[in-house]
Amino acid sequence: MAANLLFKGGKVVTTESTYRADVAVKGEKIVEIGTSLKAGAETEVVDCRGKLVLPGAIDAHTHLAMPFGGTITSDDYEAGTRSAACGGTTTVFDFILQDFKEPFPKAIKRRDKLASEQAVVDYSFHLAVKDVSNGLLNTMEEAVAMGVPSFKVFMVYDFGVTDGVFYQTLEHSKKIGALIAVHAENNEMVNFLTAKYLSEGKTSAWYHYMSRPEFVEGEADVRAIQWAKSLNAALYIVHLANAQGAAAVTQARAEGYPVFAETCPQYLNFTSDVYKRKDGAHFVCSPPIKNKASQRALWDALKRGDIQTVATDHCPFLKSEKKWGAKDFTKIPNGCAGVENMYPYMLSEANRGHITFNKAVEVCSTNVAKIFGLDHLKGAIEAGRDADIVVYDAKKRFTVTNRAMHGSTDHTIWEGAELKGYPEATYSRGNLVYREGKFYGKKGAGRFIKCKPIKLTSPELNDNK
Ligand code: DUC
Ligand code: ZN
Ligand code: ZN
Repeated sequence: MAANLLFKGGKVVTTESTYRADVAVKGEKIVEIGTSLKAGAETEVVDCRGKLVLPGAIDAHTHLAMPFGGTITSDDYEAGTRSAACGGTTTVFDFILQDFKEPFPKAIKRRDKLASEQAVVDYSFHLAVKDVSNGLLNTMEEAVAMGVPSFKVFMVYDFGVTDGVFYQTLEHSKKIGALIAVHAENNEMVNFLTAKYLSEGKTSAWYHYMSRPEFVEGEADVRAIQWAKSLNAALYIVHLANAQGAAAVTQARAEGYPVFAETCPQYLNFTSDVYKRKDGAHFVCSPPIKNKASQRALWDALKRGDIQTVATDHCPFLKSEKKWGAKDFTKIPNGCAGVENMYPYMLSEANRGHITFNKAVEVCSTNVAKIFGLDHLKGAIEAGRDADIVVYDAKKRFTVTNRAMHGSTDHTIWEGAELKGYPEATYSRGNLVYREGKFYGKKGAGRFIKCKPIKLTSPELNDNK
C-alpha cells in the first residue's frame, strides 16, 4: 500500500511505550507502523530523526464564540482551532450552551453550522444543559444518536441547574449511553461571599478567589459525587482545581465507582497568588486557580491516574473586557485562553522529568478519546486511526508570548513561560496544519467527529466500548 506521507526515523510515543518506528499515512489514515518502511516515488518523507512522533492532543474543553459574561469569547471557531493546531491539538470539544426551551438536537445543528464553516481542525461538542423541562430531557437521546453523548451541568451561574435536575440527568444518562459532566461549585456560598466582599469594598481580582475558595468547589465536588454514587452513574468532573475534590474523586474510584476528572494547565502551573498581580483579572476564571496545596494534590492525582484528562477550558476575552472589572471583580468575564498552550506545557513538564511523555500523551489525547467515545478515530498513533500527528522537538526552547500565538486574543496568561521542547509540526488527518511557527491549515477543513455512546461502568476506561 503506497503511502503518500512517511514519518521517518522518529520515536513514537504511546501511553505504554516509546519506540523507534516509521509511520506511514495514506490519505487521512495511519496505515502502517514499522521499522525501515520504504517511501514510494510519490511519498513525501517527513524527517523525524531526533524527534518524537505523538498523537495530536484532544482538548476536551473549549468555549469558542460563546456568549458569556456580557460579551462573546474572543476566538471564533476559526481562530480557536487555528490556535489549537499551532499547539499540537488536532481535535477540540466545544461547549454548546443550550437555549432555554431548545431541544438538544436543534442546539447541535445551530452550532455545527458555524463550526463546520470555520474550524480548521476536527471538533466535537458537549451540550451544556440549561433546560430539561417539558420533554426536553427526552431529546438527549437524539443528541446521543447524532454523536454528542456528553452533557455538562453547571451548579453555578444564573443558568445553573438545581440538584434535582442534576440528579435527573444522571439517572437518564445511564439509560441512553450519555455521560454527565459537572461544573462543581457551591452557588449559595459564591453568592453569599461575593455580596459580603463587595459590601466591604473588597473589589479586586483577589476577591474573585476569596469568594470561591477551596471549600466552595470541594463541597460541590463531594455533593456531585454523592449523587452519582447513589445512582451508580458515571460522572466526569470538569476543570477540577482543588485538593478536597481530588481526594473525593480518588476515594470514589477506589470504591469502584465510574467517577472521572479533568484538570487544566492553569491549575497545574499557577497558584491563587496570581490574583494579587496587577494583571490578576487576566487569570479570572471559574473555578479560580487555587493554593499550592491544591496544586500539589492535582499533580499527585494526575500521576496516580485519579485525574484522567487535562483540558484547557479555553474561554478567551480581550484585555479591554477584562478591565470591566477594575472596580468590581464580578464584572470580569470569567475565562482564559489556553488552547495553544496545553500540549506544549504538558510535554515540557514531561521533558523536564515531572511526568513521562507517555503520561502527557495519555492525559492530553488517549484518555480523552476513550472517555468521550472517539477512540476508533483519534487518540493514538495506531494503524487505522486518523493521521492526527505531532512531530515534537524536545531540544527546542520556546518562550510563550502572545505575539507568537495564533488565536485572536490580545494577551496570554502564559506570557514569558519558558518551555523545554515544542511541537515542530502538526498534521490533521494527514494534512500539514502547522510547522515551525506558521499555520498552513484551511478554514472549513475541520470535520465534526461523531462520538460513540458512552458506557462507563467502572473506574477503568476500557469498558467504554
Ligand atoms: N468557567 C470559566 O472560567 N469560563 C467559562 C465557563 C466556566 O465554567
Ligand atoms: Zn465550567
Ligand atoms: Zn468551561
